[in-house]
Amino acid sequence: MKPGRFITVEGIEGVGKTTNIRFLTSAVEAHGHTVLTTREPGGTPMADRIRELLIEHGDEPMPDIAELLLMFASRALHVNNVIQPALAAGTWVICDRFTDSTRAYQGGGRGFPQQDINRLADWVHGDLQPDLTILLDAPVEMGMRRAGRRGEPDRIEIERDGFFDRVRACYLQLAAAEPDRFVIVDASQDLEAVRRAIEGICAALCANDN
Ligand code: Z5A
Repeated sequence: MKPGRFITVEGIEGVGKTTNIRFLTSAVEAHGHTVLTTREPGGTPMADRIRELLIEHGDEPMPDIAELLLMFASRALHVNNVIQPALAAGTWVICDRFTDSTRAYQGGGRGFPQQDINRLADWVHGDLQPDLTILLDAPVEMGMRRAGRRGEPDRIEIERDGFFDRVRACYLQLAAAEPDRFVIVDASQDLEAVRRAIEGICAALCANDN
């Protein structure tokens, strides 16, 4: 059985990850592949409970180190219980956020050294890396404006003082450092243009896979 491909979609909030994953899923399915779409943090029943802890406004403070380790605890459940079994069964997995989110938010945003994050990543999913990462990139104010239409911000969305600028800058650095894995899509374009870009990326990936 040929293993499935692992595609991740990244970017700051409101850039259109959820919206464009729908286009991407349809495009990959149209090439004849079975697709599992999933997201982080979360993706399994127990990991979804960790997600709630991470994004809700709780009574107890969340130290940055606890946030970092909970991201990886959620990921360990997700990788072992969902992602790896699906890939092994030949299913393509499209994941809304993965370890690049940790590099960007906990690394770029909170200031944890990338080498510490990469050590945890090696430990949790050393042999599993995305085949392709689509970075949807748009100015922070645009993402905020789009996300703001949805209601009350969660615990991470309320960050200020340049947090999301650092997250975006870190994403762009990660993409520059790994040009073979990352494709950057200009998410400030209208939805139709973004969809066409996603379909082009998908066509190239599927052509290479035959
Ligand atoms: N987090 C972390 O810190 N570390 C980690 O390791 C991981 C995550 C894995 C939850 O993520 C939080 O966890 C997140 C990062 C952190 N916190 N923040 N901030 P999430 O993925 O669940 O939350 P999110 O990034 O905030 O997702 P989102 O706000 O749902 O954004 P989105 O999926 O990118 O956007 P969307 O829902 O597809 O689109 C938003 C709106 O814009 C919607 O009305 C669309 O119709 C509209 N839209 C989208 N694209 C366009 C274009 N091109 N034109 C016009 N309108 C558009």
